[in-house]
Amino acid sequence: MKSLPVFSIDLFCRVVDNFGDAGVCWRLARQLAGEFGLTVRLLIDDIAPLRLLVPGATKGAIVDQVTICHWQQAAALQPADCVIEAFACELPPKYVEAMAGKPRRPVWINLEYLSAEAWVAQHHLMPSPHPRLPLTKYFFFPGFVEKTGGLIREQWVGKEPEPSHHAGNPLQVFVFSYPNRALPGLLETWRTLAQPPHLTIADGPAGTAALSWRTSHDVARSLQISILPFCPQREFDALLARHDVLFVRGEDSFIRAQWAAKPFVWHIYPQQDDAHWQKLNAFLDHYCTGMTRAAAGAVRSLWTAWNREDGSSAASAWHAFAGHLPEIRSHAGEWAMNLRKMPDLATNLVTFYQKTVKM
Ligand code: TRH
Repeated sequence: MKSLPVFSIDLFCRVVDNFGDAGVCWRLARQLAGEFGLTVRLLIDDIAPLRLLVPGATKGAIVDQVTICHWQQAAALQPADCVIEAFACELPPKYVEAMAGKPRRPVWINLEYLSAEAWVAQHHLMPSPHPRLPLTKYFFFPGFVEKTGGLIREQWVGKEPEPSHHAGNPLQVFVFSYPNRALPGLLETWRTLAQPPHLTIADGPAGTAALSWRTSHDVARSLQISILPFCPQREFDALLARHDVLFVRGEDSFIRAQWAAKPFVWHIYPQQDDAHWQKLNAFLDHYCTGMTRAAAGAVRSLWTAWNREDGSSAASAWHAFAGHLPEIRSHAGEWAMNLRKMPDLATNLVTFYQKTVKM
């Protein structure tokens, strides 16, 4: 536990869809309370998705030293010393008025979505004065480089023994994705391999698609597929560590795959105006630095085919990806090691708070 004067944090989370809003906010709240000893309330507008991540999560419960509140309770609360508005979720107006009424105005942080795009570093910690009230909101951008807010990383990350893949054993592949039309093409390819991988598919769209594919193909013998029910978030990293190749999505599992230091494929959260392609390629530009051209090409081809949902391209890209696995695996280890040299996001938040209140 880091020793510092205790201050209180209210972390606001609005669930847009899926699990990542709750997933990121819960992980951050848990770390700020557990590792920094801060008084943390998570105010969330839909507790149901949180309950999947955190069994026992109910309104008023204290889990892992985090007090879980429903969004509607905010208006009656005395604002905390530090207010984190996750993903520009727009705080309840009465709560903002109460913030302005505090003798010592809270430090107000807007925690943005993660992106590897270059502009992020220039916008990190930009102030935005409230149009009417004596309050300033600061934009806090997570990121992969020093001049950003960094990534959520608990103290134990990187301290686990690295379970390595034993050559000759079937490759253990984990899949957690959005609905993806490329999946049947990959399943078909995996089925025809001399040594097919063992697949663990997280229950959800990919799991359903894999099951329907399996019923229409007599693959019981050649392709082992297990569909995994949703596990509590605290078990998710151990789940990733048990696999050799990780198909992940969104934001939190995307980061966890990097801490797992495994070869991985990212299904980015699709956005209307195709803005996600810029984010995907910005990350790949970072991530592939230091790889041989051939290995980088194999990673880019598989990621692109997977995000295009193009089954035949994904099938051929898989062969190249698998052919470069030893290099991709050692690169994943170096990537994680270099990322761990940066201060983590919670530390950067606390440091920013201390500087802003001149602690
Ligand atoms: O569920 P997601 O697609 O969430 C997305 C992203 O966060 C995206 O950035 C956001 O814009 C969108 O929501 C609204 O993917 P993500 O971010 O990986 O969150 C999933 C969470 O669920 C993560 O914390 C890992 C956790 N998880 C478990 O705890 N157990 C499980 O069994 C599985 C499959 C996931």
